[in-house]
Amino acid sequence: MSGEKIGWLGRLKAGLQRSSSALKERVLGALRRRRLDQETLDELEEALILADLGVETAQSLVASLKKERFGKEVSEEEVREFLAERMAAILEPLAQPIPHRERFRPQVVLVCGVNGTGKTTTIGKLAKQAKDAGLSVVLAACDTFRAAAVEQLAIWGERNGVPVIRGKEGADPAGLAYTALEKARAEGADLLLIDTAGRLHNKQALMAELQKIVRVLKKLDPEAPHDTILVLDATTGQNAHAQVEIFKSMVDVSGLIVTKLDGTAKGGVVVALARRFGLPVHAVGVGEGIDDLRPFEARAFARALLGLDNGG
Ligand SMILES: Nc1nc2c(ncn2[C@@H]2O[C@H](COP(=O)(O)OP(=O)(O)O)[C@@H](O)[C@H]2O)c(=O)[nH]1
Ligand SMILES: [Mg+2]
Repeated sequence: MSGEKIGWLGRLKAGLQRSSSALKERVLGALRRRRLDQETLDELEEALILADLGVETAQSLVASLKKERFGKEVSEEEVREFLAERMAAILEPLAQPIPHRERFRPQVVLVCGVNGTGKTTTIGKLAKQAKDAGLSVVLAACDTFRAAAVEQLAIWGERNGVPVIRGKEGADPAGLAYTALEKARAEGADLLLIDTAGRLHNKQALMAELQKIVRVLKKLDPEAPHDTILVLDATTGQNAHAQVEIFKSMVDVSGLIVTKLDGTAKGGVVVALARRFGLPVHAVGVGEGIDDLRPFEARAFARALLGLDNGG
């Protein structure tokens, strides 16, 4: 196993510690009796719901456990292994990095989400990864509502040595997106990452704004945006479901990035989201630093969530 791999797993495990220790203790609590009876299964289901896996996912996991092991002697370790494998199976097909679409120049990635979920930070991290991969990147600061938001993206641009297209405070976000795509195209850039506002308290205005951005991009490239990524903050737990619903009703969400998996007890929400929406999980945020965006690895994630070792 390479140093990089251990680094990522260690980080993920440390990040998910709160989620996993909460879940582990509840599973332990549910398995005081060794024979798998209905009462134990009910307690287990409750433990999974409390770990933000959601009712449907919890029921389905417990049902499959019941089917295979009901009435049998089970160890706590065995149950955690079983649950981890089932969760990994749910997550596996959705663990997909943002596709690199070479035929688009630039590939246009629209990043949306509620304020504070980590959009701007995630764009900064993505820009670093794209640059490291040898791609030329342009950022568009389309959260024009606050000067501070534009400034924040500009700092990430400087840090990465990539241009940031910005307008005046209060500039029209769609107009700016248009200009950014024109410029990125003129420069022959590989990737354009568009930062947006996420003021959910004015849902109609936000919807109009995002839809206008999409509309004007299509004037230059009918297929743009090629990816529409919704950024979700794991610490919001079940509220993330409502956010997916809302943004899906506004734009054509093509994938998710889940942030702040470091230090939350709500990591289980990723499994619930995967099962309910079936959207790819492109990456996970495990810290505020530039290197703290990691590919989403289903099996490692599921095992870390259940406090299991990732070796083997
Ligand atoms: N701990 C942690 N903090 C994060 C992560 N991603 C973003 N943040 C922090 O969350 C806050 C809001 O992020 P920001 O990118 O400004 O969110 P935006 O409003 O959606 O653009 C900032 O303080 C970020 O440093 C993450 O993965 N882990
Ligand atoms: Mg922002």
